[in-house]
Amino acid sequence: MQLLNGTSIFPILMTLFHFVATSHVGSYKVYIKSSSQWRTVNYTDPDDSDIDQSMPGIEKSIPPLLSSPEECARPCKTGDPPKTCYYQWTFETYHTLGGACELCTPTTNTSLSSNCQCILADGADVSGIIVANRQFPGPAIQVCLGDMVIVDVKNIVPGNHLSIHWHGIYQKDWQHYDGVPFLTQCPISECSTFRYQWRAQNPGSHFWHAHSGLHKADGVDGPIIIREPPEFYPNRDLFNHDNFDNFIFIQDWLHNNALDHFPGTSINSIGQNPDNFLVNGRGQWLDPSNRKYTTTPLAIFNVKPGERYRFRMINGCTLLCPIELQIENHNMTIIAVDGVDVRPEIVNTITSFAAERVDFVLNTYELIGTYWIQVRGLSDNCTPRSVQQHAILRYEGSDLDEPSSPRPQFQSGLPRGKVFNPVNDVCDGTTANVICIKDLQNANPVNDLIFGSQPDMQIYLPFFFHNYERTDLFRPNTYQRFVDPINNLSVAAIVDGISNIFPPSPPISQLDDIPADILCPDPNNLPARCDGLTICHCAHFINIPLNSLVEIIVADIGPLGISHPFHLHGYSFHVMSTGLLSRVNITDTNKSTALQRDREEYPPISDNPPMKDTLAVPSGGYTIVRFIADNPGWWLYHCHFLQHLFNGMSVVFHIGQDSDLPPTPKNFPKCGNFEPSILRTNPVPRGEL
Ligand SMILES: [Cu+2]
Repeated sequence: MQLLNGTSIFPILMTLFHFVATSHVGSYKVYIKSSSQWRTVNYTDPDDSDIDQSMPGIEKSIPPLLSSPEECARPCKTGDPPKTCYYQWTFETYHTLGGACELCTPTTNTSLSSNCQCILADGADVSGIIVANRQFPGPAIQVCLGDMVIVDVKNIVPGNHLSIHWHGIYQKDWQHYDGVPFLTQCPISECSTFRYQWRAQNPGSHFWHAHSGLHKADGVDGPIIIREPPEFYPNRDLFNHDNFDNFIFIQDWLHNNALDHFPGTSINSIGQNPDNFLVNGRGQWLDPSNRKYTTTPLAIFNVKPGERYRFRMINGCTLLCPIELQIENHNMTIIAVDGVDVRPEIVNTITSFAAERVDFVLNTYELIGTYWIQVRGLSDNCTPRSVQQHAILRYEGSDLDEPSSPRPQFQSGLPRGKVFNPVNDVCDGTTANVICIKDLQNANPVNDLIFGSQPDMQIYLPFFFHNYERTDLFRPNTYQRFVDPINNLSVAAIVDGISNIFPPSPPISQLDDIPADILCPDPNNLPARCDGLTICHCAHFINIPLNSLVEIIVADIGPLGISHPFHLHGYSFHVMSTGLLSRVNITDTNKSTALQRDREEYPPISDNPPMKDTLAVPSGGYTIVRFIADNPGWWLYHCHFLQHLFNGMSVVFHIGQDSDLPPTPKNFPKCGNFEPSILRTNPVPRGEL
């Protein structure tokens, strides 16, 4: 294993946050990448005398010591104290092209806050979207490593509960704020406010999104960017700009509501396909009826010539299409994936699946001009319909608003060149000009424990879709969960023999309130209520001892089709391999030798595997990942396609014991079944008790 830099950054971090005491002394944990270990950092709160209390866009007065979103989006400097960053978001149903658009037109990339309440999107008139603070995408969280993040989420969406997940944030010591309804909290009911608070413990490009219902597909998401002082970046010499608006937040966009797609109709199903993509909430739409584009503004990235810019691409999609990104006449140097630094790789195309993030450097060494950025949807779900979007890269000094070259078409678009993360390709050397995630080199040394010959715990998760017989699904007095992905097909997702459901109460705070027949920790010992059923819908909780080395093998054992991106909460895992089951046949009985046989079939390029929190399983293939289970909690592991998540394609890793977790916060909301004894008379009037 090669060491890029053998120096521990812990002493530097101690220096970073060790400054003259002014008031309160505290501590928090950060993840030290160079040792793959958690460390406690002691700090003292800053004197609050220099904090600006006039914070635009904030309704309520803010207690002292809180910093506004604008104050927190700052260059991170060694020696600066952490801030406590306060955000107040009101979620409501909203629509595009509304009355606000007669007052103002959004003029900059959506970022920290906006004074303009107009949402244009791609020019289509869409009602029923859900937004925070009338921004789309939602407000960005941009902070420095070590900051506290406080977000008050106020839900005024009629008839809907909400919860917000902070994708990529480890939440060690803050497990009650991971935002998974019925796992780490009760969802936020209408008219309520829930205060999320967590420490920015791991740097990188992340994002937040709804984990409740289908709300994410209706617009509930936004960027999270956690920066470090520049000297901590292993690839710091490659870029000299890390601007607050240089994120490329890509969403798939529906011209109707997500519920129109779920569970779908038996005939004429509109499936799980987007109508369009948006870049930073912007885009145009090619109306197939008249072959004309809408005239809404495209996202524009302004740069100066001769510079090196860090860009942060965040795939905020929810539906089935992977996307590819190209920039006309420019290559991209990948420097981080899912927030973790990798050794640089120069590519021409970045492919990504729902929830993946890729940081890259763009050198503005071309002729002063204006260039196209193209975002294309891939797979059978987007390619036949040519779903794509454009954005613009404009050099300072260019007098062109739009590039002079023709707009790249879907079929004859920008050249692909070298492709990063190709769909369903396992990079065995037979395809030229590709680089897979498993081939990336971690920029930091990897903890040797990861390479242990036998993991402490191996979890084999074969998955497929069960196709219901009509007579089974519509058996009288049964109500099995299903989705109709295409015409005349009703399915349930099965992972290791179980279609996962969520209990009525979150186990993190109300484990004793969960009915026993909901749970199924062992697929070979299912609850009695599943006797005689074709499939069992139950809460698939897998117990993992704290600090064990865990190896997960996820295997797509269904018919060939799409590639599913699996996301792990609370962790990044090491990508040990991806492969095809037709080449390495992994089963429950031979799984213990899976990695060894994989290595024989696919000799590894990387001896320093990258870390990710979201990884796509090739169709008909598998992924092998490892992590050290040092973060106790109830962590969801699931396909990030929204409909698959709600169709059971998930499991829960219960790591450690309740005694390893912080106490449940005071007045933490409760939820669950209300099933008292059945009354045989009217309730006794209070006065007669
Ligand atoms: Cu899936």
